[in-house]
Amino acid sequence: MYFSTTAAALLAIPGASAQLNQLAKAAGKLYFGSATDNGELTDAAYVAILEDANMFGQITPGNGQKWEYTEPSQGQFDYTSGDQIVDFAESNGQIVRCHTLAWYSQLPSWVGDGTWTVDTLTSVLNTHIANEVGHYKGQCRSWDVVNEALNEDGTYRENVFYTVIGESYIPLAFEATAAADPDAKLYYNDYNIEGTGAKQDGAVTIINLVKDAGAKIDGVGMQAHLIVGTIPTQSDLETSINSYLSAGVTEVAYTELDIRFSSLPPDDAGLQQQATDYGTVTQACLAVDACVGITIWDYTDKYSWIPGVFAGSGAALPWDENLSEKPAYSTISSVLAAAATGSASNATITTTLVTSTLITATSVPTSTSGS
Ligand code: 9MR
Repeated sequence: MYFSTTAAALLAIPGASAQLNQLAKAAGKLYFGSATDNGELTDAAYVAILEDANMFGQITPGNGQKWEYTEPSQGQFDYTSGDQIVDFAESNGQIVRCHTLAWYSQLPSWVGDGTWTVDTLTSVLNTHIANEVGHYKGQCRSWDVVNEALNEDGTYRENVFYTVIGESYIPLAFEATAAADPDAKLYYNDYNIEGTGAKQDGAVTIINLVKDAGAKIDGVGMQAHLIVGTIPTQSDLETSINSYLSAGVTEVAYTELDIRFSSLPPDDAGLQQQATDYGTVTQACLAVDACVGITIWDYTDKYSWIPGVFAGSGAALPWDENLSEKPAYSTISSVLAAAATGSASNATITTTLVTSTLITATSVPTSTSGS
């Protein structure tokens, strides 16, 4: 981490409140970002925080660029939802991570339930990618080209692409994306690949598969849908990142970070543990230069996907349902601020550090209420 005059100037102003993207950039990262979704953009209070590029320097469309919306029937392309998010980000000067192309889920039934040969499904995949990536050419800093292709044991998931085409659908998707937008960074993106183990090994295998086929792969996206108190150690997080870099990608990112409670509501100790866990992930990204940034999977519990999928779980994000900052926000902020001034880039995160850094470095949010 390098010393940043921007951070120093901000932190020298009494009462000045540096925000997450400012701090991330001052700490040498490209961005701190958030996912969002179309329905949320009518919520003025929500938008007021999301559109602030000092807070979020990067946006991911949570749904709008997925196949079910962009090619709901064969050859009928519709970019209305995706465009709304991309245009929003561009108008605010925010980087866009585009998401996602070859994925088994949110795939229209004409693809998932179609009758295909290798040639016809290859053509469908190539056509979809050429059209969508071509539509967004120049607007996506990166594309999540292939999403969630692995089972938990590191073997390939039996989706329609794998069943019909075989593993070569993966390099094929990367080749098609590179052809349509040569400047976009091309990512493999998955969950449960943040720590070490069989699935992380599977992600390394995918990097090798793509490279051996002569195709370009730039990055690995670690979604990081985590559970409070059970996250990998900082050491394991870094080991995993370094395994991807050793296999030949040039960057990694935390692409969908949220850290949920398995039972609700959280108590104060739980919120502190969540803060510590957010700090650990932030610290891992700071520790490796090739980690370009962190994206949280929306910023407020108000719009988190978790309760709808994991009944009884939630409160996973750094802002609560009332858009108030939780302890997790304070810890992310203080860890980034410490790295920006070069004073604690490899320190273990403790609540002591959080409190002391906050008081001197950033404004202290008084609200620590969870949902
Ligand atoms: O946040 C998305 C949610 O609104 C959708 O209902 C869901 C459907 O699968 O997808 C969510 O986003 C997913 C992302 O695209 C890929 N990784 C897992 C995310 C959470 O399910």
